[in-house]
Formats: sequence, structure tokens, C-alpha cells
Amino acid sequence: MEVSKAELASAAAAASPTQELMGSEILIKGLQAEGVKYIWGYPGGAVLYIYDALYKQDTIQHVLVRHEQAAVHAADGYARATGDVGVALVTSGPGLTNAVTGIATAYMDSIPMVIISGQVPTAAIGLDAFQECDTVGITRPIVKHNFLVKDPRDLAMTLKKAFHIARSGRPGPVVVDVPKDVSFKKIPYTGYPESVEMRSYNPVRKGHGGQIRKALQLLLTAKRPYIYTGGGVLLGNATQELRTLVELLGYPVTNTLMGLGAFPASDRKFLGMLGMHGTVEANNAMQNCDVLLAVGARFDDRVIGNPKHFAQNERKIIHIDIDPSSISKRVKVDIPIVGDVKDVLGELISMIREGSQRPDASALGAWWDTIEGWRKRDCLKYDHGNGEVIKPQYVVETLWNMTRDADTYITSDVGQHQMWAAQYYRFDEPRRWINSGGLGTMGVGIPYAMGIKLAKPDSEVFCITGEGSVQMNIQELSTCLQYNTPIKICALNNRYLGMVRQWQEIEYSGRYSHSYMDALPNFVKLAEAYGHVGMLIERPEDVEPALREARKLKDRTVFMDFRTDPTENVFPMVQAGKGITEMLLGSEDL
Ligand SMILES: Cc1cc2nc3c(=O)[nH]c(=O)nc-3n(C[C@H](O)[C@H](O)[C@H](O)COP(=O)(O)OP(=O)(O)OC[C@H]3O[C@@H](n4cnc5c(N)ncnc54)[C@H](O)[C@@H]3O)c2cc1C
Ligand SMILES: Cc1ncc(C[n+]2csc(CCOP(=O)(O)OP(=O)(O)O)c2C)c(N)n1
Ligand SMILES: [Mg+2]
Repeated sequence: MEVSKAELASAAAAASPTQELMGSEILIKGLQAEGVKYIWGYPGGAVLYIYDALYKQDTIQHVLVRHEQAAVHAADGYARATGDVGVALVTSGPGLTNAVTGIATAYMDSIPMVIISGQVPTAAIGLDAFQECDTVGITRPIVKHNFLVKDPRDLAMTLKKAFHIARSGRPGPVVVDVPKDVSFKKIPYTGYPESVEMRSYNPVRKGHGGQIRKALQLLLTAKRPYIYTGGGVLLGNATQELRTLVELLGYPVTNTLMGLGAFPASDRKFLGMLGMHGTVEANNAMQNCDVLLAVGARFDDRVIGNPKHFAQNERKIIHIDIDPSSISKRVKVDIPIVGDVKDVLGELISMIREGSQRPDASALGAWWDTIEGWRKRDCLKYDHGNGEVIKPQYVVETLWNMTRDADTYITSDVGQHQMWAAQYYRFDEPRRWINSGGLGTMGVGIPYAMGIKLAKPDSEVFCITGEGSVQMNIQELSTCLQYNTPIKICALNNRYLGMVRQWQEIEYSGRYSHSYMDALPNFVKLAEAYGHVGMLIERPEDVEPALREARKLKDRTVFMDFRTDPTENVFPMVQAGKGITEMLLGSEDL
């Protein structure tokens, strides 16, 4: 079913101005007008009128998940891969509380979403009604904004505002809570608003010209410049501008975990991811640069390590971010530029092209020599073992080698496997690496993958996961079958909550308190029970054939249970409290 946004909008506008519609019908018309193609959700008493209105239309496809957490994750994964607003629909009470983890996950990574929740009838609010919970109160700290719609006449404008807030400025999830009577009452429908004005909400797009000029001056006189980019470049669709800027300047670049793909990993100017599990060259450059250009990155604690250590080296910092509250939050910056990354980088590029000043070539040459020295350490080199046991890095590396020229999306869960995916799958394109960074939510991998596969049926979608994480939303294998979203699950099964085990080994003197996963299910049979294909892979020489076989099964969901080395650790690693250059590089450092 391919329906263009324009078709959806004109279908929505088709209502005659005098028509009487139920709140639920107005809601659906609004979603159509917003160009929504998919909703992930789960029904219940408070949303049955909305489900009824969904039943009577055929432009929006609803996907019935098996748990509301997965509905929000699937819509979130869709939003991350496409850049559109992801939409989820849940019922009141337990439906909403189940969705909370999904909403918080999207909030922490600034993902545009609208979550519609049912609420008990307005007259029953506050009376401990059946399946009542204070949705606005519960979600307040984990949304960009939320609304309780008390009158059906406000529905259309509220939805318009919700989409506008979700996708503009720093994106984020918006909850629209709809009491049952609001979805049921009939009112005259005058159409979906064409525009929205909010006096108190006007995100800045254009950066301050004077600040941009000052930034450029600083950048061009730098001896040891460094460009540190994050999720904001992807969210602002500014990868092309970033690439042009780097081309013009010839400066080294790093990405955060959330920014991978913003700059091609295969480009020599890319130093790899920085931070807790970043490369030696990326972290050393961060510590030793004299001018840092931070672009849509928020100086996360996993990126700068111990702030006192970070502050030991003097450097001038330029920070481009659309959210003024992100600036100087954790690290004091010298030249703040509040604005949209695409606009600001565009402006910088024009100024460089118009001017005659160029970077200091000899200083830059010396800086590159230093960086190449760090790069020689080859910190992602790993011990391939005795050929008996599968190394997790090898699985990711093999997958990357096999699919590097294919149209692929990689989702992950949270743990060691996530870090190996980030380190060894080398992303050249934006929005191809889909994971939870800020909240670090185990259980996102399968729902993310199925959300993406629905929108991108011709792409290959792999979920790199752990045997711990995958069990947190494994029920969604059922949804994958019902909606024909064939995904490929690569479980790096080390029988441990590996990232926890690694911390216990290094920080808690090997006291492995409750990190061993005993009594695991037989994943092959489990996959088969859900109607899919299961594979058990126990030897290194079987890794490539298994992946090849799985890829051939284009129309099937395949669960690959790779039995990996249970004691493998993620390196480099910056321990808690350490500076980013104080890295452990391998087991010899323990
Ligand atoms: C197990 C684990 C290990 C991790 N280890 C690492 C690690 O080693 N290295 C690492 O980098 N991360 C790591 N993380 C992730 C980390 O927790 C943070 O999520 C991540 O560093 C934040 O990335 P970011 O700074 O790009 O910010 P994001 O959360 O992506 O924020 C984006 C920023 O861009 C801004 N922005 C949004 N849109 C625009 C726009 N249009 N224009 C301008 N600005 C915009 C936003 O306001 C925000 O400030 C790890 C996470 C887990 C779970
Ligand atoms: C919902 C949730 N609970 C707990 C954690 C803490 N945590 C982070 S990584 C991890 C272990 C993940 O184990 P697994 O999925 O097997 O991945 P591995 O680290 O072994 O690759 C845990 C428990 C979390 N991130 N999310
Ligand atoms: Mg594990």
C-alpha cells in the first residue's frame, strides 16, 4: 500500500465543513492530514472509539504489537530511520504505563514521536476509575510536551500542535491523552488546521551571523582542530553539509554513538567513535585539540569522561545546538551558536567559500602526523582466539564485510554487543544505525527492526542483540509474522549480561553478582514456535555461511543464535571516574 503524503492530506481535507464527526474520527482525519502511514498500538476500553475509527479507514496501517513498550519502540525505530514522526496508540492505565519506557527512550535521544493514549471519561478523572492513571503527571518528565484534551473541539488543533512540537526545534515525544468521552462526542468538523502559532514556542533555526563569523575565525586559525559531531547532525538531516565542511577544511572528525553515519566511517578523516568505548585516536584528539567544533552533540558523560580531567587541557569550544539548554550544560563553551545544524553549517560553508582565508596547512599537517601516530595503535584489533570459539567482534565484522554495499539497517539492543556493533560495523550513511544511547534501553532491538522493515520493505534489516536484551521484547516475533516484516536477528549469545559482567570483572573484583544467564530458552525452537527460522551457530567457520543462508531467506525472519566467547570484553574502555585518554586497551591492562 503506497500512499503519498499529498494523497493522505487531500483525503483528510475532504470533509465537508458542516459535517458532524466523533472526536475519534477527527483524530484519525488529523493523523491522515499529517501524512501518517503507520501506527503501532494495542487496544483497550478507553481507545475503542479510536480503534473503531481506524477500522473505517484504509490509508493508515495499524500494527498490533504484543506489548505497548514495543509499540512505542517500533514507532521510534521508524522515526529514527525515516525522519518522520513515529506514532503509537495505547489505552489508559496499564497501556500507558507499559509505554513509559518507550517514551523515555525516545525522549533521551530526541526522537520525534506522537503517542496517543486513551484516558477514562473526563467526568471520571480523579475518581480512581477503572484503568485510570495520571498520564500527564507520569509522562511529564519524559516528554517534550504533553496534552490532556478535555473538549473534542480542541482535538484537531491539539494534534496539529503535537506534531509541530514533536518535529520542530529539538525533536522529542509528545503525548496526547484523549478521554473516552472526547473520542465519542460528535461535533461539527471544520477541517484540520493548516498552520499553527504558539506564542511561547518558537525554536530558532538560523544561527547568529556574528557568532558564526567568530567561530569561523577561530576554526581557521586553529593548530589542532577537531570536529565532534552527534545525533543532532542526523536529526537535522545535515550530513551533506557536514561532509562539505570537512572537505573544505580537511579537519579530523569523530562521531558520538548517536552520530554514527553522519560522516562516512570509510573516510580517512574519520577517527572512529569517541568516548567510553571510543578509539585511541578519537579520544586523544578530543583531549589534545586546541579548537573543538561540537555539532549537534551534547557532551555526554560517556563522551567526556571525568570532567576535571577533560578540563586539564585548554581548548576553545564552538558549540552548535538547536537547544539553548544543551549549551554549556556539562562543559563551558566559548562560542555558542543556537540554531539548526543544517542552517548553521550552510552558513559556515558559504563564509569559507566567499572568503580567502584557509586553514594553516603546516600546523594541520603536523596535527595529522600526531593523529596517525595514535591511529597506528590499531586499538580495535582483537584476538581471534583459537578457532574454536566465536569472537563477537568477528560476527559483526563478517556481517559488515558481507553487507557493506547492500541497503541495510542495523539495530541493536544494549550491552557489549551494542558497542561491538558500533565499533565494527562501519556506517557510511546516516540513519542506518538505530540504537538507544541516552536511556540505554534493553529490549529495543526487535521492535526497532520491525518498525524499520515495515517502512523499508526492500532493505535488509539486522538486529544485533544479546541473549539478555532480546528476551525483553521477544514476544514481538509474533508481530513480525503477522505483519510480514522479515528481520534477521543476530544474537551474540555469551550466556551473560555481558556488559554487567565486564563491569563486575573490572570494577567489582570479579564478583559476578547475578549476571550469569542460566536456563536460557532454546532460541532455535523458540523462533520456530513463532513461525520463523532458527539457527544455532557454534563455530567460527560457520558464521559466514549462516549469515549467507539467512540473507537468502529474504521473506523469513531468521533468529541466529551465535554462541560467542563468554569472557570477551569491550575495549577500549574508560573506567568510571577516569579521563578519556586513560583507556584500558585490552586484557593486558587489567
Ligand atoms: C552501554 C552504552 C555505552 C555507551 N558508550 C558510549 C561511547 O563510548 N561513546 C558515545 O559517544 N556514546 C556512548 N553511549 C551513548 C551515550 O550515553 C549518549 O547517548 C551519547 O553519547 C549522546 O550522543 P550525542 O551527544 O550525539 O547526543 P544526542 O542525544 O544525539 O543529542 C543530540 C543533540 O543535538 C541537538 N540537536 C537536535 N537536533 C538538532 C538540530 N536540528 N540542529 C542542531 N542541534 C540539534 C540536541 O539538542 C542535542 O543536544 C553509550 C550508551 C550505552 C547504552
Ligand atoms: C531495561 C534495562 N535493564 C537493565 C539494564 C542494564 N544493563 C545494561 S547492559 C546489560 C546486559 C545486557 O546483556 P545482553 O543483552 O546479554 O548483552 P551483552 O552485554 O551480553 O552483549 C544490562 C543488564 C539496561 N540497560 N536496560
Ligand atoms: Mg549477553
